[in-house]
Amino acid sequence: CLQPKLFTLVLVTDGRRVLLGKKKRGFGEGYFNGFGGKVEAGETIRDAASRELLEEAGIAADSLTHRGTLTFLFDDRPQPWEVHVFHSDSYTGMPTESEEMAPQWFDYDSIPYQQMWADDVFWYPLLLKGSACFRGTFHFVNTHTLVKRDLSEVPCL
Ligand code: 6U4
Ligand code: NA
Ligand code: NA
Repeated sequence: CLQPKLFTLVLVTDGRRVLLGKKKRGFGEGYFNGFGGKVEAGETIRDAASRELLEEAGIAADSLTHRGTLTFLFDDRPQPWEVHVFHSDSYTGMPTESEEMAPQWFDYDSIPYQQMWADDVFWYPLLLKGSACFRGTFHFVNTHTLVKRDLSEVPCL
């Protein structure tokens, strides 16, 4: 079985709102999501998370906390994806649109789950409610349809 491909995903909050970006190109185009991407050779997962946040939203996280590990299995892609989810409740700079993402703030009770990946409605509440860490596995068919899920809280790393 293939080694998973590593990705990062960063959610920035300000106490009542979460910063998401509408993805302008590539995988997940049209969806709102946190900021992140592929982990490159020679960088740590955490460094990749900081780099992608800066590239895609124009801001630097003051402190990134690792909160979750999500595995995505696809019937139409051979390789599983392992997405490392980080949270930051403070940042430096001004959220700025990039080639890839258009940043926008959402109140916790107005998160646009209908325009997001189908797994997000299940794990965002765990991230936003406090300090719990979580692990999940989600099976997709035809890239976008969620057919099976498993999610649990786990001790933080
Ligand atoms: P390029 O275009 O090569 O620079 P890169 O930014 O490295 O791409 P990208 O944007 O394709 O990578 O990475 C996918 C992003 O989508 C990562 O942040 C992980 C995230 N992601 C993938 N599946 C997801 C899912 N089911 N739910 C979710 N985020 C997901 O919330
Ligand atoms: Na990306
Ligand atoms: Na990117």
